[in-house]
Amino acid sequence: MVNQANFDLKAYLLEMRERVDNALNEYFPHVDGLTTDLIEAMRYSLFAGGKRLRPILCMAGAETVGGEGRRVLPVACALELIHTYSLIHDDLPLMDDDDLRRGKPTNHKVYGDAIALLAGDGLLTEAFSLMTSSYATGQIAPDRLLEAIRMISGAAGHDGMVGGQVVDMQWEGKKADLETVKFLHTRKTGALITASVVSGAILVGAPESQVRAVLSYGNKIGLAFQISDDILDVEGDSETMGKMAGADEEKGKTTYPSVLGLDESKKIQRALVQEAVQDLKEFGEKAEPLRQIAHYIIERKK
Ligand code: GRG
Repeated sequence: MVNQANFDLKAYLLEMRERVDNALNEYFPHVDGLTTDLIEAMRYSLFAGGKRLRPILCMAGAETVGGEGRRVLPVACALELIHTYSLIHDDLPLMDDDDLRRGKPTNHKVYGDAIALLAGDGLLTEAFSLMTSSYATGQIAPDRLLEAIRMISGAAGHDGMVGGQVVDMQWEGKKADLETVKFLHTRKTGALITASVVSGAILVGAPESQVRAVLSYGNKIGLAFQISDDILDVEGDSETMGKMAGADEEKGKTTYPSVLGLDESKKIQRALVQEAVQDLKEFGEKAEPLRQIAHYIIERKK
């Protein structure tokens, strides 16, 4: 039972991360055979030291509405697979052409462009297989599972992450306005973060009013997360972040600081976090992880 007064976010994140790592290891063991290279490329990025924020949000979303986090573990892990695929593809020479991710050489630097592309494809496809596996365990009501998968698909697809990525690429080197940067951020990064926390609530059977409250929270922290990523790119330390700082400016990316400046961007992210925390007031102590995660999102150093 979460207790507001002595809730320790660091310990919580560590425990949840371990839970996700163990489950991912179980779902994705090393395999000897003709596809070993592919499996190893998938595992390389999957176990490269990510924060596991999306799966943790999914489990915390379930717990906030009174459900059990473990019940949503397959979907939580599937969100990490989708996220990892997007990072592998984003780093490819034909997109951002990055050499470093999570402090390690990017997937294509180790396995080559073709295997990296296919490792991303494999992770994305496997995510959907993993999500549907919840049906067989009988832990999740089928209508709830379908609803969560529908929402996650939308968040990952053309009106979510993929669409945001396209706008991101097309606006490189151009001067964008606030509406454009918000459009791009809420899709490229925000959508999957929002879907993570909301899917957790949906899967454990939260009533519509609670799903709406969690959705409102998710929309705000999703945007705040990408603004903080923009700010970290300006102020962060490459070694701590495990990727090169200053890359956005170098590539002429559309970011909050480039459109509004650093001070205004920080003001907006703080306001978003405050509003997100307000969205959770009906949930009491059970929402303490989500409240503190909202603050963590803008205070993190990587
Ligand atoms: C290629 C379809 C496709 C989409 C790519 C998410 C994305 C869209 C690109 C990644 C580029 C990027 C650095 C976006 C900024 C926000 C972001 C997703 C940061 C990384 O997420 P974290 O901080 O990473 O949760 P870890 O490594 O902790 O998992």
